Amino acid sequence: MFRDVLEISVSAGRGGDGCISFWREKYIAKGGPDGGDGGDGGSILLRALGQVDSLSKLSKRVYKAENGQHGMGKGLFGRAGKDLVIEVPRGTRVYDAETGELLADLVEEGQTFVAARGGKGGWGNARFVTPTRQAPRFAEAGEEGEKRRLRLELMLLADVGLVGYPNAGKSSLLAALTHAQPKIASYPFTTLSPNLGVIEQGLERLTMADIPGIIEGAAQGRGLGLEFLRHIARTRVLLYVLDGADQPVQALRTLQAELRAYDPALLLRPALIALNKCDLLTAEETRTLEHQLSQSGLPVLAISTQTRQGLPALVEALFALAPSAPKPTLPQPQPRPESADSIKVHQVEEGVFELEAPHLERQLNRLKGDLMEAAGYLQELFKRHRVEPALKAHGVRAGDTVRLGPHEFEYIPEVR
Ligand SMILES: Nc1nc2c(ncn2[C@@H]2O[C@H](COP(=O)(O)OP(=O)(O)OP(=O)(O)O)[C@@H](O)[C@H]2O)c(=O)[nH]1
Ligand SMILES: [Mg+2]
Repeated sequence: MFRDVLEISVSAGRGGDGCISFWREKYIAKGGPDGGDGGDGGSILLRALGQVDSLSKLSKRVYKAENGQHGMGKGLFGRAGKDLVIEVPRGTRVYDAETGELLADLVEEGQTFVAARGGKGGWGNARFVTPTRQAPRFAEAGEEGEKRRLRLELMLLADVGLVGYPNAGKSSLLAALTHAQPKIASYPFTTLSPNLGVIEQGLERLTMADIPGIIEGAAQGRGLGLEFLRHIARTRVLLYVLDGADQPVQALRTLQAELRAYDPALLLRPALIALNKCDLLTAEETRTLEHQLSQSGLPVLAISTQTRQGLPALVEALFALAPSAPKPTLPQPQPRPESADSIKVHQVEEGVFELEAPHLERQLNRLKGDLMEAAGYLQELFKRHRVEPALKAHGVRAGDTVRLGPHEFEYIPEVR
């Protein structure tokens, strides 16, 4: 089945917990802390592979990467969870399904995007040893893996896009010029989903996309057009295919109006006109139509997919035009600033302050074991994240209450 839009859920693996353990051996009363770190959780990656004209190969809707293993005693680290690589066709655009934000545009072969980052493994208690803390009875739990819903949209990466009314002969043309074998029939809307083919000339290749026919009102959603107009957004050259025996001049006008309504930039793209089914016209009629159509400013080539008249000239014209045509530009994902490790302070009431510091809160929530003992470590954390200067700037005084998420602390100024 053809599919060019798809929603999937991805959830990366959780990091393994750090271990709280002490070295034990017969006759040795108290060994040092030897709890190992948890392994990182596996991430979920999307990788662009191959020119496939559908997302239908993605059989699953939910993807989950492996969790990291917990740390163990004797300083043994947990194994990291395996990354999960999801292969998508080149031309896949990745959106956050909730916010609609464009996250990635996977165009190059092998291009990879980290869709959900695995959680970091927690530190084992051996890591928390300091000169003044020889036997920490606390460690860090693993971090949750990222989870998100993604919307994948495939936009075919073809050099030439065929645009025409239903029944104009687009699929016949694709079949005549490439090895593709699209369905061809004498009724409109034979093609229900895009077909891709490759035109070869010596060592050179051009990819050509045949999409369902476009009718008046397509840009507003009539027929099948709107859904598939997206696929010509990336083609370098547009090839209008007109049925010479069915009011081609009027057809061109309508097609251009629909493209303009969908995206005016499409009309600026290099384009050619193939006046098809010339076998049904007299030479005189062909000449007249060619003349009328050339008023549009576009080159006109009279062809017949049936007799193959004009096909070599058309191929030549496409090879002359496409390679030098600029690659259409699409909106690109905005690089996101690394989530700033900012700390915000809000005064809730007299003597009560609230910290807004998600990164710090997350780190705090991950502590496990003897939390009283972890207090010293907390102080180090607060210092590292420059909490004190932020609090001071808001006029906090000794004895005031400081909240961070569900936790509450009493502020005691650092003694210098
Ligand atoms: N006489 C003649 N008939 C043609 C020519 N090219 C295509 N046809 C016929 O026109 C009909 C439609 O051809 P298709 O290639 O299916 O047309 P299409 O544009 O892909 O149509 P949709 O998929 O419905 O949009 C078929 O019956 C073809 O045999 C031609 O050059 N001469
Ligand atoms: Mg067709």
